[in-house]
Amino acid sequence: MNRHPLRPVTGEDVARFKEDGAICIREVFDKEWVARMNAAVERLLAAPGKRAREATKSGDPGRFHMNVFMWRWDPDFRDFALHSPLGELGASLLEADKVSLFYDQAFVKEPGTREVTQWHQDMPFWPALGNDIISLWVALTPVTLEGSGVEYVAGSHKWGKFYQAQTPDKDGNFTDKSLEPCPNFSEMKNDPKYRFISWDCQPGDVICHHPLTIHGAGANPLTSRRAAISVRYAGKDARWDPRANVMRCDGEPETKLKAGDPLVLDGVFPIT
Ligand SMILES: O=C(O)CCC(=O)C(=O)O
Repeated sequence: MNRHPLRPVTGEDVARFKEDGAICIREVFDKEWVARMNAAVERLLAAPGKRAREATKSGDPGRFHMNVFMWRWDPDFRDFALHSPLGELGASLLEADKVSLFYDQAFVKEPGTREVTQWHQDMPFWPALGNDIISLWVALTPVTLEGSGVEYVAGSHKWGKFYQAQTPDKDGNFTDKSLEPCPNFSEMKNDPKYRFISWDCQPGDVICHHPLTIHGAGANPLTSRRAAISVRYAGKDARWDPRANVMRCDGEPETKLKAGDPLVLDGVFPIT
C-alpha cells in the first residue's frame, strides 16, 4: 500500500486549486488501498455505528448513506486518514509543512438512489474557520457525472459568500436562519456567469476542494454503487470556531479548545 501519492503534486496543481477551489489529482492510491477501503465501506454499511445518517426517503429505492469520524473506531479508516498519501497531498496543496486531521466522512449512493447532494459549501457545517482547510474526496468506485459525480462552481470560494448549511436528510439542527440558503445551481447551468467543473474518476483518484467552494452531486440512477470517502485536513490558519448550528465533533474538543485556537489537538485533531 503506497504511503506517498503515486505522482507528485506540481506547482501548476497548486495554482489551479487556488484559482478554481477544486482540482482532481489522479491515481493517488494503489489498488491495495482501494480494495481495503471498499471492504471497510462494506463493513460500515453493515454496521454503521452511532454517527450514521441515512438520507434515503422511506419507500425510495437505493440508499444514500453518510457517516463521520470512522477513523476513531475503525483501524482501516484510521490508517487511511493518518497513514496514507492523503496527509502529504493535503499539505502540498495547502503549501504547509504538516496538516492535522479534522475528520473523515463517507458518502455512499447505492444503485437507484434518487436523493441528490444539494449544492452547498462545507464550512457553514463546521465548528471551524479558515482558508487552510482542504477536503480530499477519494473515489473508491468508478464515478461519472451521470452516476452522482460531484460538480463544483469554479472560483466560488472567492465570492465572500457563506450560505446556510442544509444536510441531505434535512436536519434542522444545522439551520442558521441568519444565513442565506444556497441557490440551486442546477438551474443556472446555462448562465455564462458560472463555470461548472467536474471529473469522471477512477478508484484512487482524489478531488480536492476548498471549504467554501460550492458543490453538489446528483442521484445515482446507475446499476453500480458510488462510494467515496472525504477526509478533511487543517493547515496553518485553521481555527476552532464552535458556533451554534454546526457539526458536533467526536473526542469532545469543546472541553479543551476555545474559539480561535488552532485546529490541532492530540487524539482529536492529530497531526498526520
Ligand atoms: O459525495 C457527495 O455526494 C458529497 C461530497 C461532499 O459534499 C464533500 O465531500 O464535501
